Amino acid sequence: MKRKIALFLVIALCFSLFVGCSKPQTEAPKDAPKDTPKEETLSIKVGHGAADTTAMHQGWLKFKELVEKKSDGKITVDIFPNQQLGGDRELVEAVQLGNVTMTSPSTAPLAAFDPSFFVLDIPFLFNNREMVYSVLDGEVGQSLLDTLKENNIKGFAFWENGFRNYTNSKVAARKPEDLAGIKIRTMENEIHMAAWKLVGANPTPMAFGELYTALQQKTVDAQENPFELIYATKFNEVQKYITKTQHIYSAYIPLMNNEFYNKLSPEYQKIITDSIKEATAEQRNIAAKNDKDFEEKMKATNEIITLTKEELQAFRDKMSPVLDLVKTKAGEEMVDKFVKATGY
Ligand code: TK8
Repeated sequence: MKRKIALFLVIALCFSLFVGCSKPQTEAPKDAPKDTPKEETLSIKVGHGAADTTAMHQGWLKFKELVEKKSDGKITVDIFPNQQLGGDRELVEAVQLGNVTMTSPSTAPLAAFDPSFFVLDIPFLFNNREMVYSVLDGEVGQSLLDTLKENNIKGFAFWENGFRNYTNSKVAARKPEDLAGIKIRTMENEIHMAAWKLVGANPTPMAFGELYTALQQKTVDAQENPFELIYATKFNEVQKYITKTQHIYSAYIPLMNNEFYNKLSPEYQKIITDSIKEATAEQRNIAAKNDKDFEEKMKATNEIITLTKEELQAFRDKMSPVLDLVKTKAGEEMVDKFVKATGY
């Protein structure tokens, strides 16, 4: 009898040991960085420079919805639009310093941090959205995003700002000569300034947040942006003429501090990258729709000038010498990749 009880106890002990070893790990995986916080909660603070009526803001709202759902609320996202936390340049600095978790600057001011991005400032590089998406969502676009890591930035995707158009308060501009001497605000980007100088205009770099007042007070007479921002930021109220130049395709880069991203668990990294991916499709659809709808709306309030092929070519010819300057900044290799991919 004693033997039977002892045998039973040994079998029971072995069984409990076996069950104990096969249970899934609850604590952080061995290879996760030591100070990875236990997977309690994570709050993501997003700052951006556009109005809360824009596709950019809708993109972030979609991201918030997806992240909070996929993480069962363990990750929360707070969004601060309208330059509340600063303009593009300040927000990128704040992300690098860890004061803000994510932002989405235009690529033009981002080039000041990573000169490879000057490649997107080649005037008339892209002919249409299909070409934009196929190049930016492919290897060439990914190789550009990867360069951001050198600046401790994780770039996730290319969101749409759109094809930019020239607006001014003085003349129904159809040819470069019409812009002679007109004070134009450009983004804080040397290539943009050089391109408008070549056209004969008088460029002034300025943060987006200062633009409406500068137009209203006639500190500058002209600016250039996609139809969505011209309407959503009410530039069309202080600019009578809109010339459909479509001279640059402007993208936004949703980004995060790279070190911060690397410290997150693979589970959280996946939630964030998947959510950005899904939000990108929605953001682009809204941007494309707003671009069309707002152009239509402004026909009632503004003079919209659609240029002929020849007139567009005249702007292209004037601006094209800027390519050499882009090569010195972004590097021949990156420029060659984009020139080949777009057939520029
Ligand atoms: C918004 C800006 C804006 C850009 C500009 O923060 O500065 O003209 O088009 O979208 O990034």
